[in-house]
Amino acid sequence: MADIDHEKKLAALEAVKYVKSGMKVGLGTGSTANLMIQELGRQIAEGLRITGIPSSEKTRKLAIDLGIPLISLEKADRIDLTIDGTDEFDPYMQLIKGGGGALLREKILAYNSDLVIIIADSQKQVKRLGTFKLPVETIPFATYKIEILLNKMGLQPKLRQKDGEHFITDEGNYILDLNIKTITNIPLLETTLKQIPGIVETGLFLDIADFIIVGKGKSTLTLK
Ligand code: ABF
Repeated sequence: MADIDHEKKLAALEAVKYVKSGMKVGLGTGSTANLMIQELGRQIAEGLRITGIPSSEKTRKLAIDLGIPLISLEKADRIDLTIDGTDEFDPYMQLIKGGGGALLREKILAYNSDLVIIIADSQKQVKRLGTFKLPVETIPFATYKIEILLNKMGLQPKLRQKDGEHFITDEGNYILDLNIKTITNIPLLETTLKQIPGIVETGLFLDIADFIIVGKGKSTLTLK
């Protein structure tokens, strides 16, 4: 197994140690989260009793295939613990997420969770957010106008494509990927973007992660 894949696996296994029978667990999206979900499936076969709330249709399908009992968000009074991946994290535990296009539901699950654990390989660690383009979810009706505005702001928006079509999120929205390399005030960017009508959510996860478990070589590091 390549180093990065091994680091993802180590982080996933370490995070699952926080899962106890009786918990409602928010299930993240992406290859690292998939490794965590596979481990949950294995432990459920050995008697672990949890209920999952998936952050995407992709994750829902995987969880069903693995025999993980699921409930919808509205049926879960509270989520005890959400475990999810990330595209980048900085020294202040701020994240860029959404490379997989699931940022909206991921942020909703995290917001409704008592504890949020992020799992990552060491390549996700950055000194400063922005190497990864920032995904922003927009409603189709407004996207063209938002693109013009964001271009004027110097954010170089690119409408995400998949198989030659516009990428469509689970909520039926579009994703614009932004270049935020020139941005110095990230919290102000988040506030500014969220005030633009038609922008549903951004992939900035600020002050959301409680722990970040990083696979590093043959072990893990937990940032708190
Ligand atoms: C997901 O984890 C997304 O927010 C992010 O894009 C992804 C990272 O993907 P991977 O774990 O495959 O590197 O939650």
